[in-house]
Amino acid sequence: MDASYTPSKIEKKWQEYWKNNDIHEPSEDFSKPKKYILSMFPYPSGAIHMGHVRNYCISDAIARFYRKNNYNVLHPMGFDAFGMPAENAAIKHKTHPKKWTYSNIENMKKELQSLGLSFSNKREFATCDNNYTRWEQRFFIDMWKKGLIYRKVAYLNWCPNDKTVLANEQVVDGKCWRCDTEVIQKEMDQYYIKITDYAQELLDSLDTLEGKWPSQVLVMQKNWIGKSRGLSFSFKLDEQSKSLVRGISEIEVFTTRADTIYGVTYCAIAPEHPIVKSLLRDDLLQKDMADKIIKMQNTATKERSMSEKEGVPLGIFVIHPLTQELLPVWVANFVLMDYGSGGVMSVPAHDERDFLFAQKYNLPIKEVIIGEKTPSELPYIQEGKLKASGQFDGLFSQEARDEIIAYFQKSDLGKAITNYKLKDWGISRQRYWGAPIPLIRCEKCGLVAEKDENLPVSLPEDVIIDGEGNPLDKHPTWKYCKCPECGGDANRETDTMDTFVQSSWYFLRYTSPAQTWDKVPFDEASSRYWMDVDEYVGGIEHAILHLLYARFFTKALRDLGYIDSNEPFLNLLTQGMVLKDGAKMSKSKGNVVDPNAIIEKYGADTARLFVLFAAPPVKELEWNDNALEGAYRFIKRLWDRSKNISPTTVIPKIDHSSLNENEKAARKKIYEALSKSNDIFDKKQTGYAFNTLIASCMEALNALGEQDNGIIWTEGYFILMNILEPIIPHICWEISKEYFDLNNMSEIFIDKAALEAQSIVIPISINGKKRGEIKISPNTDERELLEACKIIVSKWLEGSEILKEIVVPNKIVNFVAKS
Ligand code: ANZ
Ligand code: ZN
Repeated sequence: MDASYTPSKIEKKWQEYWKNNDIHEPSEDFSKPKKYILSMFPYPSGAIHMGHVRNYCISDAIARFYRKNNYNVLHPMGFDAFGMPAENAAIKHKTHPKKWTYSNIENMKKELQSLGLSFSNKREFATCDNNYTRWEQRFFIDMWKKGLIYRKVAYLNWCPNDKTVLANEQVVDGKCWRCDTEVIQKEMDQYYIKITDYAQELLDSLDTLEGKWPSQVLVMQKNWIGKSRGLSFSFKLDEQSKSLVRGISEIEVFTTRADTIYGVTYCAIAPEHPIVKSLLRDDLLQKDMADKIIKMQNTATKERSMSEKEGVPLGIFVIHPLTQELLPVWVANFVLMDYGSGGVMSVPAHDERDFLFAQKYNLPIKEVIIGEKTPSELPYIQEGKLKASGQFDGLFSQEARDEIIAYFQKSDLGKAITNYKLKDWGISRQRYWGAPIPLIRCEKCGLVAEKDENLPVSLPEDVIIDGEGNPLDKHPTWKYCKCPECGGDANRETDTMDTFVQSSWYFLRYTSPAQTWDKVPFDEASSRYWMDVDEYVGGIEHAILHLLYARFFTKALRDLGYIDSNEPFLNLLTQGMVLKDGAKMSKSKGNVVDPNAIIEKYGADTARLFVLFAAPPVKELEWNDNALEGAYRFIKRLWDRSKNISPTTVIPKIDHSSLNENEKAARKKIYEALSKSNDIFDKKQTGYAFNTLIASCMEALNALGEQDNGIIWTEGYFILMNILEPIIPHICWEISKEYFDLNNMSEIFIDKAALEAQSIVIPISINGKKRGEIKISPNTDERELLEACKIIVSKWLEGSEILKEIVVPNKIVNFVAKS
């Protein structure tokens, strides 16, 4: 070992050693207990950032800990490699998306390796690899055949100039990012995954994650699924309106507040509602009104919800089902076509949006619910007692809802229904750099799945990517093919899949060894053994979509017979953001710290120690140069003091009682650190508080320096190397190799004697007479203390009944007994 600590010398060496000796590859012995530790895989943008470093240092520490404790550990890594940035780079820098992506992957792999992360190299893949696409296309076809994927009209951002579909992030202030043309909403047929079939199960099984996922994430998932129960009914159009709107005679609405039905003063429908389309088609609206509606239609729904409430009266009327009043029909920009039925019964007195809308357009406001305080301030959106509500007057909201719904059902006017906010998942993308949808369009046979033996349908390499249209559609030959059914001329589907599809099952693929790629998507025994993921570590930004889609895919693939897992991620740890100067580290803010520079200057161990020490994993981590320096100094001290160790292959046996005070104190600190390490993993609900473990190790190293017993140094280092290895592996392997038997590293047991602070002696008496004494550590648990005392004075207690037990903490124990 060198006299001075030079991380660049030892870190490379150990990284090579781990890799060349497959130290971190999982074993195929499925009789061993396992831990599947997963961190969210990165998008290969080109370089890793501090967020990645934090994410992977956390999962690595967990993985290394379990490995050391004789678990068979799977800790894989891969790349979420399809997606838009590669295409944008192609447009800007004239590189090929494939070349760009794979060269970024190479670079990031090097960077990850320089951190000494214990990933399984043999399980690695990128989701743009052909063999990954192959199985994804198989799943697509299975789901398509099962009816779990279907086609439906959707509104997409469309640039009329570039003739291309734009992703939301390519629309800047309603304009195309490239050419500044006003973006419109274009109706197009798209592929949808019927995730709504699983809405109830996705909701129900959140219960099994209670206490294992952050409660905040469970709430977000629940709200996103958004179950609500209510009444669905239809307003009939009056005769005159019916004659204007050809073929439509009623408007269906959904309400969760049937109790407010007597307060309805108008009906509002979405700009895309069939009635609106019919009126526009037949030119029955004034030009300015029609223009206003078309403008609403051309605004993406997300933007509509953020802009001011807007409306247009349609000049048609519906009949209130209970009062027979005539109510005007309005188009409103806040009514969504894809929720409920695209129509709302509007109750301005008791709904915020309806109230603002009624005020703006001078519509009547009718109060029908009264709260505790009268008069209530409108809108009064809470529940209360009904008034001006006919036969339902005087009922309270909940009861009124039940009765009104019952009345509607009995009279065949409407029915109770359950709605979910969750929408089917649109997966079509009109882009090149994605997994092709494996369907073929034949004039005779319709949409037909590609034959299994022809999978994967892979991307052509010679494409022109210039931001206009879909490159696959423009390719001169790629889409022309033969129909798998009739053999006639046919066209390939040119849509590719949303990248969220790839990240929905990558964790399943990791379970199977590389040699199975050709035969199966997942090896049965392997996936059964490794699933579920025991600890999933990643950013909170994925709390909704990614996790929901991954949960859905797991259930759908289960139902297709590929796996037998219900929930993919048993435990979830969402790490906090990395901040600098109080703001999230990001390129746009110009406050990024380059991990490579840190590793170069201080070494990977310092970088790892810093990110795990500066904050508990779930909390935000504020960058701090002083703390980084502090981490470096601790590691250097650890190196320098290791010369006090005497080489050994077994843990020295030490009689604690024979030690002097400083030696005892040092040993106590060491064992405290050890029990903290065990605690962190036993009680993982504490969120893997590595920071407190590290603090404890620092104290222990200081305490070791207060004494000069070589045996204590040796034992202390032996233990410290063990508990610090998951955090700062390079230096620990280096020191351990020099002084200890690496194979023996895991066998440490807690020496309870060392943990006792000091012992106190307290008297034990029976009926006030001293009959013995006990030597214990202060503040011993009362029950434990009493049991021990009873044994000590058992001969005095024999044959008598204990009436009372009196404990004066740390002073005396007295039994009141009757013989
Ligand atoms: C009348 C009413 C009165 C409503 C009241 C609320 C309060 P959740 O709970 O999210 O399911 N709604 C129904 N369909 C809609 C659509 N397509 N676009 C926009 N809003 C729609 O919301 C259900 C409520 O949202 C429904 O209950 C309806 O307004 C509105 F004092 O009906 B309510
Ligand atoms: Zn055909």
